[in-house]
Amino acid sequence: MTSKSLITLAFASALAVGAPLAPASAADRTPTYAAYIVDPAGKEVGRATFVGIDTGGVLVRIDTMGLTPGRHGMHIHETGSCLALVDTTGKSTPFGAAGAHFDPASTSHHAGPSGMGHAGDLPNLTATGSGHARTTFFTDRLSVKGGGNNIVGRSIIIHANEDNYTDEPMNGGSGGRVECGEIGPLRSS
Ligand SMILES: [Cu+2]
Repeated sequence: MTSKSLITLAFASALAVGAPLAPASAADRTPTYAAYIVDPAGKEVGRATFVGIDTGGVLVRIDTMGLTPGRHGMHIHETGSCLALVDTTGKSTPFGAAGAHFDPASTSHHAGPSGMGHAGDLPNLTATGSGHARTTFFTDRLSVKGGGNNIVGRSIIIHANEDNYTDEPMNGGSGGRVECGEIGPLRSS
């Protein structure tokens, strides 16, 4: 046996010993839920992933495109649908089927990510000059592991304008809905 084949053999056995441990430790850091973010035409433009933390809360990662440069209000809305809502006069609201801001504590207040309002009020998302936005943050007000604050089956909405984190004007002045993703299982590929 040459020294080269000995090294190859040692490497192969090390892999075999290490292999059973790899899937379990990788799974701990794998996002379990995702929202595939679409524009009003239904084109997929980005993705949010949600990792449930064992001690409570959710780590949220967002990467999306197609926004106007600058800050955009972003919230969890209560219904997991990105369909448009058409009123009796025929007026269509993009992503209107997502409903109101997720407010499990029934506060009826819009107060931003650290205020005493809707649990679904998230930090503003900032887009670059080319319309790309990417951020990661933790929130202890939401869950993907059940309970009253569970956001699985709800939706994430990105709005046209910056959110001032107050009720005046309504919903912090964040305006129309420009991107939406339904929160569900992460796709396998
Ligand atoms: Cu909103």
